Amino acid sequence: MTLQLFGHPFSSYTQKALIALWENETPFTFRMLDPEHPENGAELARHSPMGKFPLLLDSETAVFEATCVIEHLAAFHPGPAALIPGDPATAVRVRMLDRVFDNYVMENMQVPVFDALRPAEHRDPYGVERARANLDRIYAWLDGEMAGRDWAVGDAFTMADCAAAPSLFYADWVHPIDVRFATLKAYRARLLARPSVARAVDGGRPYRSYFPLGAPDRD
Ligand SMILES: N[C@@H](CCC(=O)N[C@@H](CS)C(=O)NCC(=O)O)C(=O)O
Repeated sequence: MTLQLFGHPFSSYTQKALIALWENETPFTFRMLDPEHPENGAELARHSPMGKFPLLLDSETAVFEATCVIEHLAAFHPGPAALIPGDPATAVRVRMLDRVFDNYVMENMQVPVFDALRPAEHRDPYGVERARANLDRIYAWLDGEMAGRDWAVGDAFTMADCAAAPSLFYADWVHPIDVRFATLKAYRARLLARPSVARAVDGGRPYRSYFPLGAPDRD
């Protein structure tokens, strides 16, 4: 049975999984999560304990958490792009950078976004300020880390880049990467020029008006 991916084109973590699927031209059916497809939401709810997406269905096997979706694809549906490299030391670096982009970039990026969605009396300016400071800190680290590299761990595009693309894409909207981090800005631009990433960005384009902080007129 064809792989099925449940998600939404504007969702950053869905884009992470889509980029991995497109990098290897892996055949799959996209199960859109929106009010027009309630059956997809119902099926997601049966498999995803917190109702979070993306979710991959591979026959009877359900895999959630975007990183685990990519790990599953690499293990059971490998393609020409080794998104988890065979060399164990490089694979550890890929997994570490994947965590950096999810936990330090994406998590902090989401704080101001979710804050904007809260009722005014539940806003948390202190939490938002801390998240923005965290983004500045990780931008500085990544700017040094990416020096001399095309992709997150070297010459080859890996799972870490699948994580980097949506997290840096949205983080720069929420808290622009300062001009002094030219290496990181160039990496973000390189990611956006990658066909799989450009396709993910284009897929989300029709939904930009829903971005709670207002999508900037670029990218
Ligand atoms: N740690 C999860 C995060 C997934 C996540 O937060 N997905 C968002 C969409 S980008 C979601 O499911 N939002 C709906 C919800 O939380 O109910 C992963 O890596 O897949």
